Amino acid sequence: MARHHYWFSACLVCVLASTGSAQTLRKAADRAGVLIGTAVRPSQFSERRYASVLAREFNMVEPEDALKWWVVRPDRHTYDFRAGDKVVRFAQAHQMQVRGHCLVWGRDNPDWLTRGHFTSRQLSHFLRDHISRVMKHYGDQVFAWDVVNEALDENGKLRDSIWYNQPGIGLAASGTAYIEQVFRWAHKACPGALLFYNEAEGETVNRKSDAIYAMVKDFKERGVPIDGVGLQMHISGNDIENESMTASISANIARLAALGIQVHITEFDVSVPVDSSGLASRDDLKQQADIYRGVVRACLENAGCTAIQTWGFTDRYSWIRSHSRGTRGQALLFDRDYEPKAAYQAVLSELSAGRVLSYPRSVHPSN
Ligand code: 9MR
Repeated sequence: MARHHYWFSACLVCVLASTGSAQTLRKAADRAGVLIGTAVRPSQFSERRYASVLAREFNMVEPEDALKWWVVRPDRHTYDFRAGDKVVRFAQAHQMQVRGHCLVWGRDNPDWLTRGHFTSRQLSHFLRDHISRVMKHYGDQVFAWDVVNEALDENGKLRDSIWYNQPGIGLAASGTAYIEQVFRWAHKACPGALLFYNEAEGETVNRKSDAIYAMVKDFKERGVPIDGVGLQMHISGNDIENESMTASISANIARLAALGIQVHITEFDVSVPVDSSGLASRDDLKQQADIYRGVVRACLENAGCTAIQTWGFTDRYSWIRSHSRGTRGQALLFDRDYEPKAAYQAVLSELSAGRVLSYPRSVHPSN
């Protein structure tokens, strides 16, 4: 049979993994070749329904708080890994990947650190030691880390913080140099781990995401070890224009991936207004499902987007209600009784449809 070569100048749309409908997020995600994760609180593992839905539906977990400084470092001399270890044990028992969160954050640090009046030299020592001890404790049990979390303000300027300039680790006058430094320390501590910069409100193309893009581009050009950007994706579900938002998210993911890095959606939730008993309207929950669908699709249409993670999975436990003083909630895929919501069905059907990838270059069948 003659051997033909077909050359296409336009994109070829290739639908992968689109056969059959999987019954869980996890099975559908495995087929689509993407990780589906959730933030977890180890104190809930003893709750039977929490543990069984978690193990059934997700192939990745991330400790919501258990690896933050305020948990791991109760005092200057102590490293407490008990809560983090519980997450890793749960993941191993259920064949799940673990994302680590987070090594460097200007907020929610323990008082001994923030009120200790330490010098830049001391802070630099603490931070390097922290990164090294925590990453080495977990080794290859944690495949990816949010090395730096939320270092930029909404205009894309570096936020004031104990690590940057108050007093900072000694690189206060040099812009992103302190971020570069901690990525280098992290790579040295654990060369096999994927290193992420994680940020809020930089999901669409805007001033903050422009600054993230510029920083990562500069890092890649100069060989600074960075492997990915985490887009948190905390969305207020009733005041947005869904189609233009998801188009902008997709464009942002595409430009980041074009730098040769991975994108993870790291803290996805879609909060909606709730009444005094914590319940949302049907219309808002329907719109919420559409937003979940759009964001999952934006990830799946970009090969560089390799993980989708929600910030918790049941409306029983979420940071949103207390944060919004009871005015918002119901932000996740399962309701308070672990029943799947419309948002769950939307995510499941998108994952079941699989990845739709555009190949910009030529393709030639082998016969
Ligand atoms: O959901 C987290 C909540 O339980 C903690 O009290 C809080 C402070 O550590 O952090 C919340 O998680 C945040 C995450 O670590 C970084 N991005 C924003 C998240 C919501 O505030």
